[in-house]
Amino acid sequence: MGQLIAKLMRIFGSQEHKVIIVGLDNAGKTTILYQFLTNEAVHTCSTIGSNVEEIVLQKTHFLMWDLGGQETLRSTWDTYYSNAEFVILVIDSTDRNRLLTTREELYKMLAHEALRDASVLIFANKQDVKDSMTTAEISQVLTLSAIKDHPWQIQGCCALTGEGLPAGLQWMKSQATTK
Ligand code: G3D
Ligand code: MG
Repeated sequence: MGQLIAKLMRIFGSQEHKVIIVGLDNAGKTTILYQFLTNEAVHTCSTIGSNVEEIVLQKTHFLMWDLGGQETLRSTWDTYYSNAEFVILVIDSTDRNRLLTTREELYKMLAHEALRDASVLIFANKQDVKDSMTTAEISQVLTLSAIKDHPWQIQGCCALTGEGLPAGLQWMKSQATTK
């Protein structure tokens, strides 16, 4: 019965894919979530706990959890991991000093059992800022090419204008259909 319902839901395209949005505080996670939802920049406050919204792209439903990124909140990320099919890692491309901290958080997540089958989309955000790091630089520091056990994609973007976000979502949609 459960299987039948799951099959029907897939046919009618209403299967929901759980997504967690992670990254250090100030990376632009909340701005990205609300840009997905409203197609405009909204004023954000520092996230304490989480925001959750449903985003629908051509019949594919994503339930997106935007998690607080401050150091004290990062230890709670793993409580959101179960059943997550996607991780969106948001990077502030102007924040050279903390890219190694992001790297540490990324590899900790990838090693987590609950995320074994998760696909990872990395948004190199704030590409509008002069002298921000390019996706190539970020890929190199994060040694993305060494990640063989998770599908991953890096995408430059600007959450304020939304540039680059649709391409990231399309990649997620293409991954969702292969799951
Ligand atoms: P977080 O949820 O990851 O902590 P927020 O980050 O979404 O709250 O964004 C943190 C700050 O970065 C916000 O500025 C927001 O406007 C800004 N920001 C987000 N995305 C971009 C971007 O693509 N380009 C630029 N230039 N700024 C961005 P404030 O000033 O409100 O703190
Ligand atoms: Mg936030």
